[in-house]
Amino acid sequence: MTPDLFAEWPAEPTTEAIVDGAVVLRRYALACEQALWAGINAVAGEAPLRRMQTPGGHTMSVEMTCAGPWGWVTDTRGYRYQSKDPVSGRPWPRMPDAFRELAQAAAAEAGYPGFVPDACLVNRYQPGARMGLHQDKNEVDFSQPVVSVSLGLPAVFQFGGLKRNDRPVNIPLAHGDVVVWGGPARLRYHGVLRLKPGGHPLTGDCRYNLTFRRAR
Ligand code: MD3
Ligand code: FE
Repeated sequence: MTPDLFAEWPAEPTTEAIVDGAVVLRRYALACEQALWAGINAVAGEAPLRRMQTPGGHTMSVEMTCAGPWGWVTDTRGYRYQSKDPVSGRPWPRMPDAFRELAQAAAAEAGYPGFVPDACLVNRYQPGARMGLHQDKNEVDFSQPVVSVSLGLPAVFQFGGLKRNDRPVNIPLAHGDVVVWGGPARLRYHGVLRLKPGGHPLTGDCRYNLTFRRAR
């Protein structure tokens, strides 16, 4: 990590195990919120946020774009990672340094030193947007964690079990919260409840979530 950029970080951030394998670093991303916001706008300027189609033919309510060598996409042909933005036909924008440094530092804090994400999915939730319960399993190595960063309006995150029908627990995620999902948490079902309207000084009327993955 860049010492100057992250100089204001507390030496020992507080970590809290929310469920087995998942560690939440509350407000961990606050110190670099401006760099993250600049990164989001740079990425979305090059590869605009869009609502993708599910294989079942529905349009997702969450708007998405990607950064880094691999981007996650869905369309009527299925879910997958690909190196090019299907809208432009060009490679995804590069992953901003502040993104990678934050994800790496958070993963190390949670016990995953050497995490090098090759995919960052940028999700934007406007009021009413939600994400149904799903597993993230398009990546090749499930021993690699996923790091998620919440910015803007708060949301209720649902964390289920390894089976879709396992009753989920609700976890509030607020601006700046970073969660590292590894080990036994990695393949659990999860989702986000419908976003309530509101306003936030950094992001306006929406919530952003960055998820960092090792796709390949
Ligand atoms: C647990 N995003 O993009 S972040 C997703 O808030 C996704 O936008 C949600 O689920 C969001 O796939 C949730 C928390 C999260 C992300 C990935 C996970 C939790 C996870 C992967 C495995 C286990
Ligand atoms: Fe997910």
